[in-house]
Amino acid sequence: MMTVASGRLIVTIGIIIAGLAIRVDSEKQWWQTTTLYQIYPQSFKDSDGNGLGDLNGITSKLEHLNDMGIETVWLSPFFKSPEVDNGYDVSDYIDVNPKYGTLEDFDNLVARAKELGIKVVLDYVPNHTSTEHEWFKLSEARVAPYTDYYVWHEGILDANGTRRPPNNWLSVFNSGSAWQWSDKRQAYYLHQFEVRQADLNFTNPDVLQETRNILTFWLDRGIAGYRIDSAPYLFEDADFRDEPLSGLDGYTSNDYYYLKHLYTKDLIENYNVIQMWRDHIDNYNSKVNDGLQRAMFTEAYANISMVVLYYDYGSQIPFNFFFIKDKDGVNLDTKVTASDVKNTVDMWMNNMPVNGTANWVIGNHDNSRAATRYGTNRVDSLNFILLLLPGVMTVYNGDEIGMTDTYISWEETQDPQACSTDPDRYQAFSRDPERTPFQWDDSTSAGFSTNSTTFLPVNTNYRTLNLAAQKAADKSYYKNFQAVMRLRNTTVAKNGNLTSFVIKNQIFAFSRELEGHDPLIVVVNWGNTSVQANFDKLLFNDNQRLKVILSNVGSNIEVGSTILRSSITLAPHAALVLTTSSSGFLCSGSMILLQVSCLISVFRSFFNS
Ligand SMILES: *[C@@H]1O[C@H](CO)[C@@H](O)[C@H](O)[C@H]1NC(C)=O
Ligand SMILES: *[C@@H]1O[C@H](CO)[C@@H](O)[C@H](O)[C@H]1NC(C)=O
Ligand SMILES: *[C@@H]1O[C@H](CO)[C@@H](O)[C@H](O)[C@H]1NC(C)=O
Ligand SMILES: *[C@@H]1O[C@H](CO)[C@@H](O)[C@H](O)[C@H]1NC(C)=O
Ligand SMILES: *[C@@H]1O[C@H](CO)[C@@H](O)[C@H](O)[C@H]1NC(C)=O
Ligand SMILES: *[C@@H]1O[C@H](CO)[C@@H](O)[C@H](O)[C@H]1NC(C)=O
Ligand SMILES: *[C@@H]1O[C@H](CO)[C@@H](O)[C@H](O)[C@H]1NC(C)=O
Ligand SMILES: *[C@@H]1O[C@H](CO)[C@@H](O)[C@H](O)[C@H]1NC(C)=O
Ligand SMILES: CC(=O)N[C@H]1CO[C@H](CO)[C@@H](O)[C@@H]1O
Ligand SMILES: [Ca+2]
Ligand SMILES: [Ca+2]
Repeated sequence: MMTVASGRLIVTIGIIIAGLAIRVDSEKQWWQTTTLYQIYPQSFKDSDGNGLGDLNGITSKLEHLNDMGIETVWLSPFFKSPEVDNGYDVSDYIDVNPKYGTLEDFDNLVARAKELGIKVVLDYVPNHTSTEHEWFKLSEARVAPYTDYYVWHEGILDANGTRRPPNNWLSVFNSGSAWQWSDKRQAYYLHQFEVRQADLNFTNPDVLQETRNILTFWLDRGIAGYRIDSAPYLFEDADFRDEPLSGLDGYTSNDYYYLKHLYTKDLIENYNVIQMWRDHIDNYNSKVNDGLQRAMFTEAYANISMVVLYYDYGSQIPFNFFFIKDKDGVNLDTKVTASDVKNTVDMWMNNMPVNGTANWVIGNHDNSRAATRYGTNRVDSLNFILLLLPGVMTVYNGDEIGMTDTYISWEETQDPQACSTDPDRYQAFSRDPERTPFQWDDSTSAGFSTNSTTFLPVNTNYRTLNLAAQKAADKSYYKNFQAVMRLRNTTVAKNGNLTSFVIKNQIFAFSRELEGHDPLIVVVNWGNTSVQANFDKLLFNDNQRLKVILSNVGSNIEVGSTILRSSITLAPHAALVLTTSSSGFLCSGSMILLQVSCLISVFRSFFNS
C-alpha cells in the first residue's frame, strides 16, 4: 500500500517537473498577451495630503502591480492642463501638470517601474488641445506657422447681417453647437468636446509633425507605448456639411445624440494618421534597436467594422468595448444573458483580421464600474472569463477588488459632460461615480490620502470594501484575481485555442486547449437560478473528472475538489475555472510557498485515496 502510494507520488512529482520544464517562453510579443492596468492619476494615491492623487503616489504603490501579477501600466493624462476635462484638455503635451508632480517625478516613476519589471504606456490625446495651449493663442492671433493649426471658419452671414456657425455640428458634451466665436480672430473654431478643447487641423502637415515630436518626447523618456485617445474624432468633413437628425428619443437639440454623426466621426482619414503614428513608433524601435517592441493601443467607440479596421491601419490593439456597450451602444448590465456573452466574444473573434490580437475591456474612467453595471455577484465571473480569453485584457484600477460606483451629488459633480446638463439629468451623463479614490484600506479616506477631504468623495463602502481586507480574507475578489492572473501566465492561456458554448440557456462555458498541456475550462452560470448540466460536449479529452482550480466568492464548491463532468450543479452566478489534470495547475504557481502547499495537497490526496 505504502509502496504503491509513494510510487504514484514520485510519478506525479515527475510529471510536475516535466510540466514546468516544457513551459517555454512563448514566441509572442509582450503586447499580445499583456494585461494593461489603467491608472487614473487623480484617483490612485495622494502622496502629499492635498486630497488629489499624484505621480509620486503612483510610484509609491507600483508594488501593488507586482502583487497582482501585472506587468504593464497605462497612465491616464497627467499633462499640463487647465483641467476643464480632467486633463483631457492638454495645454502642454510635454510637461507634467504641477498638481500631479514634475517631469522628474515622472522619470522616477519610470525608473521604479523598470526595477519592478513594469512597462509604462501613456495616454496621448490628439483630438484637441486646451485653448490655453500656446499653439491656440498664436493661431488665434494668426501668427505663422500656427495660423492653420486649428479648424477655423468664418461662418455664414445671413441676409439680415447676423453671423452664424458654418453648420449644425454639436459638441459631444451636450452643450449645443460645436463652434465657438473668437472675437480676436473674427472666426469660429471647432470644438467637438468642451468649448475650451479646440480641435486640431489634421490636414496640416505642421500639426502632424508636432504630433510625431510629442510621441518621440515620451518614448525618449522610457515608455513602452501609447494609448491613443478618441481616434474617431480627428478629421471632420472638408465641406462642412450639416449632419442629419438622429431621430433618437429623449434628446434635446443641444444633446450630442440629437444628430447622426456622419461628417464628424469615423472618417477614413483618421485611419491614415493612426498608420502614420504606428510607422513612427516602428521607426523609433528600429532606431533604438534594444529589443523592446513599443506598441500602440487605440480608443474608438464605433461599430465593429470601424473598430477592427484599425488593425489594418497599424493599431496593435484597438480597444474592444463591446463588454461595456453592445453593438447598438446600449450598456451591458445585470440583464445580460449567457448568449449575450457568447455573442460578444464571437463577434470580436469573427471580425478581427487573422493577424490581429484579441482584446477585452470591462471598465474605464468613462463608464460606470463593472461591478455596478453587471452586479457585484458577477465580479469573479467577469474576471475568470476576460482574463482567460485569448489576447490582451485592460483592467481599470479598483476593478480588481470589485469597487462600485459612488453616489455624487449635483453640487459635488465635476465632469463637464454632466455639469453642462441639469440637476435632474446629470447622473445619466456623469463619469464621476467611477473616478472616486482607490480603496486601499479602512483608514482615513480609504488610505488614499491623509486628508479627510478628497477631490471626489470616497465611497462610503470603503470600510468593508478595500484591498487590505481582501488580502486578509481567506477568499476574496482580489485573491481570485491574483490566482487567475497566475493562470493567465501559462502557455495554454497564452496560446491555447478557444471553443465556447451556451448550455441550458444560462451557462456560458469555454475551453482553452493546447497539445501537450492541461486545458483550462471556464464555466459561469449567468442566470439567477441554480442549474445542473452535463459538460460532455466541451471539446477536450474525454477525462470524466474535472479539478476545480478556482471558484467564485461565496461558492459552495471548494478549490482543489474534483467534480464529475457529466453532472455539475451550479448555484446562481457560480463561476468556476476547471482543468482535467489532477494536480498540474494547482502546482503552477511560481512562488515556492505555493509549490509547498501544493505538494502538501498532493500528499493529502494520496493519503485520502
Ligand atoms: C485637503 O483637501 C482639500 C481638497 O480636497 C484641500 O482643499 C485642502 O487644502 C487639503 N488639506 C491639506 C492640509 O492639504
Ligand atoms: C510568468 O511565468 C514566468 C515563468 O513561466 C515567470 O518567470 C514570471 O515571473 C511570471 N510572471 C508573472 C507576472 O507572474
Ligand atoms: C436673421 O435671419 C436668420 C435666418 O436667415 C434668422 O434665423 C435670425 O433669427 C435673424 N436674426 C435677426 C436678428 O433677425
Ligand atoms: C488646415 O491646414 C491647411 C494647411 O496646412 C489649410 O490648407 C486648411 O485650410 C486648414 N483647414 C482649416 C479648416 O482651417
Ligand atoms: C459602421 O459605421 C460606418 C461608418 O459610420 C457605416 O458606414 C457602416 O455601415 C456601419 N456598419 C455597420 C455594420 O453598422
Ligand atoms: C495585419 O496585416 C495587414 C495586411 O498585411 C497589415 O496592413 C496590418 O498592419 C497588420 N496588422 C498589424 C496589427 O500588424
Ligand atoms: C484545440 O486544441 C486541442 C488540443 O490540441 C485539439 O484537440 C482540438 O481539436 C482543438 N480545437 C479546435 C477547435 O481547434
Ligand atoms: C432572474 O432572472 C430573470 C430573467 O433574467 C428575471 O426576469 C428575474 O427578475 C430575475 N429574478 C431575480 C430575483 O433577480
Ligand atoms: C470617446 C471620447 O470621448 N474620448 C475622449 C475624447 O476627449 C474627450 C475630451 O477631452 C474625453 O473626455 C473623452 O474621454
Ligand atoms: Ca496630491
Ligand atoms: Ca477633430
